[in-house]
Amino acid sequence: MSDQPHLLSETDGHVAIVRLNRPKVLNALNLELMNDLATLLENFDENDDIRVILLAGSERAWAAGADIGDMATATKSDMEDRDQFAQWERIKRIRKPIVAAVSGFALGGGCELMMHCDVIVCSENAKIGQPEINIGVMPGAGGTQRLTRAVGKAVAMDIVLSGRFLSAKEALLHGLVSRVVPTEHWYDEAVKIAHAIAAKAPISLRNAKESILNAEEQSLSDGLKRERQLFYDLFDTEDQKEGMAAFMEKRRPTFKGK
Ligand code: CO8
Repeated sequence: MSDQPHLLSETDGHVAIVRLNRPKVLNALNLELMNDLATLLENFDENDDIRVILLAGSERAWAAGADIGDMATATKSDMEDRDQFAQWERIKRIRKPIVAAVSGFALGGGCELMMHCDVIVCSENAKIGQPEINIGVMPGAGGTQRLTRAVGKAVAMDIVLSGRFLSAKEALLHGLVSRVVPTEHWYDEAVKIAHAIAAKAPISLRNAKESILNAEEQSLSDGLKRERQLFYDLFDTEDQKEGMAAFMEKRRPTFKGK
């Protein structure tokens, strides 16, 4: 484990595990934590031994939002000067898959952080929402944009304007999370899923992630053009030769990330 108190990290084979660790405030995301989180994720993104990053909270809380104490007395210009969204942009640029292990509260900035992840494994006890409306603000780290792309306008309006929490079941129904798992196994299941993904070809993972994220930003025809290029690029990799040869020879492939 690292010595950063608000973040714990370790590696487990090709999987890097990062845990949010501010239990007294339900993992509220303060400025220092977000800066350190971005740095840690970038380091794992650069590390050739790591193929997947697992980001987890605790069973009680993934993260209950941005730290309200950081913002309570801030003025508009204080908020602009902090440029805190620069850290979120850094997280958006991580190229390796990020698996989120979400249990308990995923609220406000916590829900927005969850939406920065790629595969979202969600415990049955999760309570997910954008309750900023209850404290006189609105989502600011992508909550009106990514949520709307994930669940559609009518459901996004309901979540953001009412501030209500979704259950895990509702979140799955609306396509906001990838899988729901029993609360008693939330962490182990997420670790299993992270390892299963880490067994795939790393460059395929990276290209596929880029291409899926493009669907949020680009037109269909631009997205298709880029997808085709990323697909062709994989035929220059050893892992494509290995994957297809293994299929023909009826054996399991061994991928090297080359
Ligand atoms: N910030 C700071 N402290 C918090 C936060 C938070 N977001 N959430 C909980 N805490 C603290 C509580 O103050 C409490 O501290 P203490 O024990 O010292 O009183 C402790 O965590 C435990 O919380 P509760 O006693 O309230 O626990 P409950 O089980 O009764 O309730 C809830 C849990 C429902 C999660 C409740 O704590 C709550 O409503 N929290 C606030 C949720 C919220 O409004 N989140 C949105 C915050 S604003 C935001 O995220 C804007 C994002 C903008 C972009 C990101 C920029 C960085």
